[in-house]
Amino acid sequence: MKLYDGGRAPNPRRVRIFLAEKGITVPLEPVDLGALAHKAPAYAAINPLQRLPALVLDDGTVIAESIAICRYFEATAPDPPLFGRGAKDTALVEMWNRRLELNLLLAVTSVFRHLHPAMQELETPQVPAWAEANKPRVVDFLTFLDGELKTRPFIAGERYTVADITGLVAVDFMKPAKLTVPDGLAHLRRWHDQVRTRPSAAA
Ligand SMILES: N[C@@H](CCC(=O)N[C@@H](CS)C(=O)NCC(=O)O)C(=O)O
Repeated sequence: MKLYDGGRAPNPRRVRIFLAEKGITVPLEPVDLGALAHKAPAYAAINPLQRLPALVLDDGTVIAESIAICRYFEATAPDPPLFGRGAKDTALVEMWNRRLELNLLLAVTSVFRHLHPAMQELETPQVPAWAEANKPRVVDFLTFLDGELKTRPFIAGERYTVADITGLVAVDFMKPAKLTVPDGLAHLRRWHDQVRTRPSAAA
């Protein structure tokens, strides 16, 4: 088994944090996004969509998409449960993870991809107006999330889940996207301090 990894990029980091929370070690194969190594024939043969991460199983099966990779490990190593347990809990984790992906991670990465000079070759065309349109969405969603975190320690409830991983990676990626968490939002900051200081956050 081998995990094709993309270093500091947010989606590969989601999977590394997930594995660290599970206590699973998988051999990593670094692919240099900055050098466009993910577009070279060797990696394009593994994932024709040329995106990272991708997991290659011992039988040669390729699993791309961060959450699909995480689900593979959730099924092979159920403890600790990071996608919830039971019908209601699992649905709520799914709901929150999806909300975090669509409303926060996508908005933050859109700002980065459409404004940052380093993304000129990967995001063509860069549409700066789209980046600007996403900036208030980030603020609005963080404000909403702050209100939610008033009532519980973690995004989907009492326990740390994959939704917290998506949230952590999205908030941390605000820095390279040159975005800041608005003042106030004490509940969001308390949550962020808690998840960013877990040992897995260093993965
Ligand atoms: N939906 C995919 C997205 C993967 C993705 O976009 N990965 C980025 C790094 S965070 C990438 O490979 N970008 C390369 C490019 O834009 O050419 C997932 O969840 O894994």
